[in-house]
Amino acid sequence: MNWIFLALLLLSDPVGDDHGAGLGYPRASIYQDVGFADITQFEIKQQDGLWLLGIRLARYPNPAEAPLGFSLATIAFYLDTGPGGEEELLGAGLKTPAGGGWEEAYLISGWGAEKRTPKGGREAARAWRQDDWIWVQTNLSDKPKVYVTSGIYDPFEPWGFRKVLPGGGVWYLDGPENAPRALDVLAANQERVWSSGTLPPARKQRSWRPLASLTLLLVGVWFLHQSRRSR
Ligand SMILES: [Ca+2]
Repeated sequence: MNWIFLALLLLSDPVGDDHGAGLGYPRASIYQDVGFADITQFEIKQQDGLWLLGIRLARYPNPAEAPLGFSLATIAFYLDTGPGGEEELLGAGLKTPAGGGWEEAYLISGWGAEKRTPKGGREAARAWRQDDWIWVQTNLSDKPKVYVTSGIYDPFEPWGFRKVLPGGGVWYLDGPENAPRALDVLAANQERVWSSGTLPPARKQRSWRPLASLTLLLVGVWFLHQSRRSR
């Protein structure tokens, strides 16, 4: 068994899809910088028996000079570690698929990370920057399912995600008041996430393309063989 393959999961997300359910950015000039909430990669890997979660954003503007080197984005990882759990992704404004509720979440800003529980438990967590990656340490030895979201950081919001209001504002996102506040998520079909409000956990996509190509090739060879025989 290839344990290295099983132990880590590295996923990519398109660049430029950081507009949530069609939200407009706040009008303050700092938010005119592009790509600061744009997820480009996510990785989960095990180190010394515990799982680490990593995320890469397209750009890291840091006008407020936060210690982790970015100050506009907020990142929330919601972890499904067992049966039951909370199905509202508090802050991001999305929900998990039925039965896939989360038991703990990690909220990360440029000023550090906090571990949360659905019932309001909170404790500091260790987060750090390594080149273009932001990492957070969990204390889990079993691999969790992870819901990956980003938004605009607001230190006055209990879950860190900046508010959405119709018409927007200098400090508010523009969209319907009950719209999800997340701007980017990790999902194979993001359109479906924004239209349904449900975010599936991050996972590798099974691709049928190589199999389909092989089938076409074999059919082609067979036809060629048949046509030669019939001459
Ligand atoms: Ca993205």
